[in-house]
Amino acid sequence: MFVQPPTWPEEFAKRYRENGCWRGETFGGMLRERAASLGNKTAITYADTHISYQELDESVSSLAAGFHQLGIQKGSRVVVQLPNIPAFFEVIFALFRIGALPVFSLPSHRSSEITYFIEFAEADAYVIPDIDGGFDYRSLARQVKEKLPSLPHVIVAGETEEFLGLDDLRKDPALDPQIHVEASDIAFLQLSGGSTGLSKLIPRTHDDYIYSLWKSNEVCELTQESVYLAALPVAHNYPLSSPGVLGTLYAGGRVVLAPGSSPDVVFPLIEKERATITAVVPPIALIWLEAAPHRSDDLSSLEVLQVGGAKFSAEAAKRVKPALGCKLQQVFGMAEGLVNYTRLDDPEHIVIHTQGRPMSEYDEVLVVDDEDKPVPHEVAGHLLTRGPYTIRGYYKADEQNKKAFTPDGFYRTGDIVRLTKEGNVVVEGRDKDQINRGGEKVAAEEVENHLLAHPDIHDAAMVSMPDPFLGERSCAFVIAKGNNKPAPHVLKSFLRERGLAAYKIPDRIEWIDAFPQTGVGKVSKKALRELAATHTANV
Ligand code: AMP
Ligand code: DBH
Repeated sequence: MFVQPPTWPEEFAKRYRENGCWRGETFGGMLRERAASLGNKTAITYADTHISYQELDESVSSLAAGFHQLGIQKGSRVVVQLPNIPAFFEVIFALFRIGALPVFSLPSHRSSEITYFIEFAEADAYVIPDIDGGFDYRSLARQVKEKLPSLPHVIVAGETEEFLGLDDLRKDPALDPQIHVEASDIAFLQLSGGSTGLSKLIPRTHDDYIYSLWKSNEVCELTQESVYLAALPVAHNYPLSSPGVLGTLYAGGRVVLAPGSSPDVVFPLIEKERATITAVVPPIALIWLEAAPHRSDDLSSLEVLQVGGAKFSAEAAKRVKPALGCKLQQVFGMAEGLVNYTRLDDPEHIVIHTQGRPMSEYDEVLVVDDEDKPVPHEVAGHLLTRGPYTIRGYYKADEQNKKAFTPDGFYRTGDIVRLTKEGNVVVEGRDKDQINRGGEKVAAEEVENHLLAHPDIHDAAMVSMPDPFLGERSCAFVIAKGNNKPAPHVLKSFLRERGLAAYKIPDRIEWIDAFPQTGVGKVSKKALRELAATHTANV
């Protein structure tokens, strides 16, 4: 059953409509309109395949018919785990069109995450590629089916083996069931980085997400001439929507799907496809900065390199223009909503030293102390926000919502920021129990719970340790039950066997006799972070 999550109070919804933020458009309708007005213009380029808006719209109608005949209904949830391939777009737009909700999982997720998403979202289907990046997703699906035999459908884009093929679902586009979908309906469930245990599911409406797309397009100056190169996994909120691949389609531009983010893959593709904008996380930006002087690819078409997902150091930021010949845009966003951008005409010091400012004039941003009292400019505090594209509550999370949102609907981002005099945001830290591993978010508690399942572990606490490349890596401290203290690599394989995504496996695991404690007797993660940092400095 689809449980309606908390949404905007009517007075806010009315205001956002009257102010023209929410246009009453749906994703299904938007694609149909682009197909009608742009026809043969290329929407998506993937290797040597070019898919026009018209063709995309037709395959979406044909798959909408197929999903519907399979019993996927309005409000059904479908876990979608697809890499940067055209099927990603066909599937999600087909689901949008029949009012079913994609649950966006990442290609790096494994059985632990996937079974949780399917169970928690009560999904009717799970969509995968056959093989990607050398990994066979059908074997993952088998593990998932073993744990969840009642999962109705596994659908494979590619070689199906015993599963259902996406191609088998393609019907005559004329059979598109023409389901009525409201712009105020939830369009999909995006994943939170997670801080208290497992990822929470983020319900985004057509209205609010489409607003975030066209507003991003305004700020990033996307037009029909824009060519967005997708180097990050497109299911992630940042390359999906800031303005990302969906913003590009909204603008009528062209999406180029890259199969990876290394300079060997991306630089020749920028040259070949004349890409104008692309988005990366800081560690990838560092690799590109290192590689550029040694290569001869023509990157002259690239106008903007977006860097976000984790803090980009000012030293690295300074090098973007000289090394790559394009503008840098810093992006500080979250799947829950609020996105900040430096503007393309901002002076250099702002682009280098800040994470930009909210994209919408209707974003409300507060920086507060521990008692929720606003702090002055230039003083660091907790960032709270609400606005026309920031959710008012997670999906099926009544208890957690009481903590994650203030009574008047502000989302507690868990980020520590300061606001400059000009109104730009500088990210200073975090008060959520999360490790940001170069843009990949790891909830400490989730990993700790997996460690606690090991028979030799009495207690576990995971913290970040500084890293020059990723910004942060993870270090888990563990206390033994008895005398048995398996080597770290044994514990890492234990976690891998439990089906945990690779980026969540602690970079380091250390046995410790007892945890340092705070004044009130809680585990002091601050002291553990200091310990991890000293150890890092010593190696
Ligand atoms: P997620 O929960 O996965 O959507 O990640 C959102 C979080 O990523 C934010 O709340 C920040 O903690 C972090 N983040 C995103 N962009 C940046 C950035 N440019 N600088 C620092 N932190 C960032
Ligand atoms: O890290 C993020 O989640 C993120 C970063 C930049 C994001 O969701 C976004 C832009 O929209």
